[in-house]
Amino acid sequence: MKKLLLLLTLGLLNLHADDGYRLWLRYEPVTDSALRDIYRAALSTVHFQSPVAAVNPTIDAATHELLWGLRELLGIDMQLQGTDNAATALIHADGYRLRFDREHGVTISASTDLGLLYGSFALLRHVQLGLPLEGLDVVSAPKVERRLLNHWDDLNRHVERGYAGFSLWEWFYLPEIRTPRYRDYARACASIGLNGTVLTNVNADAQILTPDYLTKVAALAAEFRPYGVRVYLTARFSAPIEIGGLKTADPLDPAVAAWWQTKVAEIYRAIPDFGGFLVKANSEGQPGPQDYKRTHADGANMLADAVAQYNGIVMWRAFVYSPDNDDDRVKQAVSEFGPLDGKFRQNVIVQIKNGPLDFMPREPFSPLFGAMPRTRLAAELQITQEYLGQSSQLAYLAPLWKEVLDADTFAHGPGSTVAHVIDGTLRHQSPSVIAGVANVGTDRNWTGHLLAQANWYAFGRLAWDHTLTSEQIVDEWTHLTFGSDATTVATINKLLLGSRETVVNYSMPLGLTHIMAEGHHYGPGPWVDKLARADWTAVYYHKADESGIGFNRTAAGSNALAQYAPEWQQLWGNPETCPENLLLWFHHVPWDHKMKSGRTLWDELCHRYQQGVDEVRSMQRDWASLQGRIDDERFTAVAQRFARQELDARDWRDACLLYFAQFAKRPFPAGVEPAAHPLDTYQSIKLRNMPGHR
Ligand code: GCW
Repeated sequence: MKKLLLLLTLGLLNLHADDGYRLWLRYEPVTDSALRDIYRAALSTVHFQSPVAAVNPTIDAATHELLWGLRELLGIDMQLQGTDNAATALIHADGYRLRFDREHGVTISASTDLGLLYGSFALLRHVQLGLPLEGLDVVSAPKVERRLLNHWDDLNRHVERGYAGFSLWEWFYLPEIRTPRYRDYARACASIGLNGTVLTNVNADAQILTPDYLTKVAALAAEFRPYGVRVYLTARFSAPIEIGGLKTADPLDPAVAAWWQTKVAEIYRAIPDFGGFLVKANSEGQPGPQDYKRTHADGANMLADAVAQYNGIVMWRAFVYSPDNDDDRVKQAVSEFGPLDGKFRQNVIVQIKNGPLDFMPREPFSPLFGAMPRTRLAAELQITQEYLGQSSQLAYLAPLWKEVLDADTFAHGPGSTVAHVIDGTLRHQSPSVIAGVANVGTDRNWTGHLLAQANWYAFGRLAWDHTLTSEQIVDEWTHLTFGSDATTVATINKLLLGSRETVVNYSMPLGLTHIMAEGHHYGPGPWVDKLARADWTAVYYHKADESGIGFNRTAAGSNALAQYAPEWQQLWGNPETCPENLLLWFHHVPWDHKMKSGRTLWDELCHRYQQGVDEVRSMQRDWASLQGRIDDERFTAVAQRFARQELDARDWRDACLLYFAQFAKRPFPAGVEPAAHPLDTYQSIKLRNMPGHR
């Protein structure tokens, strides 16, 4: 009887195969008949209220989305009624108001066409979440003006640090052949409020700026335009030489500036709403103004002047660390950019990675967010999981991003959080920018790991509104992606919310960073000690020896700590008050140091690695409990990845603990499983043909 009941319940769930292509825009029929009837009655007519009079491609896109979505969800053909209402001009930027009242039904008001599109997606989300219409009245506007994906896509369709197939952009076939996937990409972006995309890798190729390629870029821009997704390109600083025939790319040479101006004019003729340039200069071998003894500001300003008359912007990356500077790598961005504060044009935004090192599973926020109060600053987050298991492991990244966005820089007194630095509210700075390095590719489900779709979703939602919590976002995403079965939703929410900390535990706990093996950023290699640069090795970062482990960044060490506000210096500067999750980032700590758990540091380290493995196993079990509750296709795809993650987690634990034990000279404490192989087995592993790696 019990079994029969279970089968009956499961029969009500939607279990047909799903390959994940539809992302969070599945529009599965509402099955609760009472709710469906209420929705049907209320949504047979939807009102668009806006001063935007004429029908245009964006309004068409909104209309089409609503018609189609409500037909799928409710089986009705919605009627749309437009009313012109200037009062909606009060709704900020591309925001919207979504409200219901008994007399008029649902009204979406906005002062722009894009606002209507965002409002339409919000309505569809509301219905998919099964939320009540009674009392619905929300006003929502983006907190950051330019919400961009950064694609690290090469022109041959290789994606640097991309783990979900090839680049979506079919350069060879453009402009004539345009896959419907372009539209679907733009729809997905718009549905979460993203309004721009940098199409090309920051390790840039000047070819993209040649006339042939610009025609191709224009074709993509045309595909995305109805959805409000503007295109941007990366500018290779040496382009005037490489494709322009000049002898120099010196930003202060008038011929160079003139070349860029002509090039920019050509770009805007082809793409009138072109957004601007993203530049990686004098970083990891990329050309830049310093090649001519000029500063980053000289380089950025020259490009900024070229795009200014078109309202274009230049996003100038601060990810720099010089081969000639042997100061602690994490200090170098502040030393180089700090003195340039106030020297950049109004349309230059200095784009800063969330942490001072490089997208590690955990690092403190970049001190540069607090060091340039007179400069527009953008945050660059990484959606693709370069250092967090790529697309074989689960790491829901909203908690990581929130940690950074909510961190207080104290730059303008308490409350100067990174979020407020970048959204421009502290000093009324515009334009404001947030960027996320994309995790999408040609894989059928877009992101390789199906659950990594949540990271694309979360980035968009946070870019729109950084006050949303990780919990709110995950709950939305899970409902939209897996339906409303309460057990399924609760299980997946829990899996996702804990997953980033799990990766931290089994790979780089307690503030350890950058201990990957040589040649890739996937598996463990704490022994790596000889590479072209010291600050690419693992030993540079963990500094394990017989006395302890960790990087001393206090005044007695590299003093990177001094780049932070006194409040942070006080907290982080003392190993007793420093949060343990950053302990080894700031301190070299003796193996016998007493931790909050009462364990010694060595025992705690062992315990964290083991805990990471245990947590993966528990995620695996939780996922297994969903069999039959979700379709087999998605169930199996994710189950396979959890199996791989369990294996990888054990490798991380065993390799790191065996290696560190050589210095700690202590046994594994009780509860830590013995390693499967001797250390040299792990040291001899050479992973080859890694995706996303040249
Ligand atoms: O994280 C490192 C990556 C490089 C990347 C670089 C950067 C695009 O390993 O692949 O290059 O950062 O952000 O510029």
